[in-house]
Amino acid sequence: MSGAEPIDMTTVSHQIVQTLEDLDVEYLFGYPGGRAIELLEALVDSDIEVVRPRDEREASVMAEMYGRYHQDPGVFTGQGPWVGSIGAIGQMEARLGSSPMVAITEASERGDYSTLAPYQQARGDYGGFSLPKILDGITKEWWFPRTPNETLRSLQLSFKHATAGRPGPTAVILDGDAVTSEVPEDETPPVWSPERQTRNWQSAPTDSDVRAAADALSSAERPVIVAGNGVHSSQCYDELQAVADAYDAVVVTSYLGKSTIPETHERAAGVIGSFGHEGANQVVSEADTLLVVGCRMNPMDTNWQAASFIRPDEQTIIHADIDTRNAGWVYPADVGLIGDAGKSLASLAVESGGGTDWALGRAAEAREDFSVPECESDDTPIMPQRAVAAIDDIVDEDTIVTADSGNNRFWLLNYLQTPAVRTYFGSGGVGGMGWAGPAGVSAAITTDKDVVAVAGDGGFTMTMTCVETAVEYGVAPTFVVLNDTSLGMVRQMDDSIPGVEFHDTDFTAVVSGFGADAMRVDDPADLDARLAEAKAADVPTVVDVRIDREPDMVEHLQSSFYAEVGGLHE
Ligand SMILES: Cc1ncc(C[n+]2csc(CCOP(=O)(O)OP(=O)(O)O)c2C)c(N)n1
Ligand SMILES: [Mg+2]
Repeated sequence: MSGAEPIDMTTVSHQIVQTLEDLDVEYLFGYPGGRAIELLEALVDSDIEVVRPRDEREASVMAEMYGRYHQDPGVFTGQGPWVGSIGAIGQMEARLGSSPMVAITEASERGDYSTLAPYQQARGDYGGFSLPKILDGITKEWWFPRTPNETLRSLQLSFKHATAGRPGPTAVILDGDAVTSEVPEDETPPVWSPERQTRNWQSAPTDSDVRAAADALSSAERPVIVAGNGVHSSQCYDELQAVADAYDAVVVTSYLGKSTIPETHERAAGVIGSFGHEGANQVVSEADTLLVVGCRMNPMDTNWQAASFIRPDEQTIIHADIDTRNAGWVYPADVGLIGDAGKSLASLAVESGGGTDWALGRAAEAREDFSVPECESDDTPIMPQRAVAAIDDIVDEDTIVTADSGNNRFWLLNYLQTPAVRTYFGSGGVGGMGWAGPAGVSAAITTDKDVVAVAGDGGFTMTMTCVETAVEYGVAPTFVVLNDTSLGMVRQMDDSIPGVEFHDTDFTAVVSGFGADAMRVDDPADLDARLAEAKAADVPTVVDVRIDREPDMVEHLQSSFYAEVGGLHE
């Protein structure tokens, strides 16, 4: 166990590290415990950087954000009981939000004691609990190998499955003994090289489906493209713009698809959905042909299927998705384009036609929704819209914004107009609070971009230890807390609900203790300068913006379509 002993490269743990290196893994987000300790030990001499945040939840979110941004599996490791509990949060977001991610964990087995009143054990036998069942409920696929070769093969397959088709989280549960045992040579069946075993191939729609879609688009008068998270997955931003140009279409996005097109682009019309942009929603309802790309169309996207929003009986719907089960899932589709979003869009962009000069004017009109008079307000307390307008001012093409859950997310999605693709990522698969901070730290560590992580005071508090991780790893994201001293979104539903109020926490004092810079802003006159200062700082800086808690988010932001159906809790 001591670092002074010679390294035995033939053990499973070292071969796991070798596999990760062969697959060009750059970062491993993890926390020690159980047999994950042996894995971390084997990483001592590796170039793979271990990022060890303050708990497994943060590690899981960091790995998820890595996968979402880079579209290579984010690697997460830790001891089974914690990977299956607090570490489930990032894996759930990866599952619903389609982020490639691999968890390498273990079941805390105790050898011969495993069947005798076990401690921590997660194998699933009597007396312990079942990590396989937990992970079966969350991951896309999981493996529980028993031998050295099974372990290496399972690890390879976990990488293959994480990126095959619709991306998602996978897991390997290491067997206690296998981690330290020798890998036998020349076994049958063999373990192939990681590069070869993890290879995936792209899929593309059939010629006849492409033909039908191109015909529909070129005869459309008001074509609208709904770009979802699948465009981020496929990173087919150029292809998206090419198709929009080819058919003279407007482009709107889903929430997870925000920043799949620069929202300053002449064809961009904003984000659809219950608390999205009214103009974007209107454009979708005015369309005669909709091309939905890489978007599941969840209830928030569809305004809870308000009858006057998307109307499959009147509109032609082309649905491009990597998974045939998802095309035509929520609304019956006229044409399905099954395959990689980039391939589908590229094959459509070969043709052109349609449009009646409706698109550009209509998109320009819709983009006016990125600002409202409150964005300029000098009122104290600071209006939430004003706070977001100030954030918008510090965001440029080289800035990644991460967004949390709650009212803050909806203010942000409306008044932050992303200037470039791949600059906005929000918690929105499962939509957990406490996501933006660790996701922002992950982006700061693994990219050369500036990062602004925006959360409410509730969400920020959940994972604020990530500020310390940023200090430790020498990165300098800006954390903006839109602070209404409450769980604003829930309080505004009903302020008599117990537990929605927070006492006034001094976040500047808390994070100063971590070694970060911090400032509190109460006066709108200070806002722009303070945010600019924070962004320019070379240490992590938390800006605690005290916002007016009165403006009712739903009243201000709900779309007319959502108003029609009333919706449920978000
Ligand atoms: C981990 C988690 N717990 C609970 C929820 C349900 N929820 C969604 S928003 C919200 C309130 C968020 O409060 P805060 O972070 O302060 O943001 P605000 O709404 O005040 O902007 C709650 C409790 C959630 N999405 N995630
Ligand atoms: Mg709040």
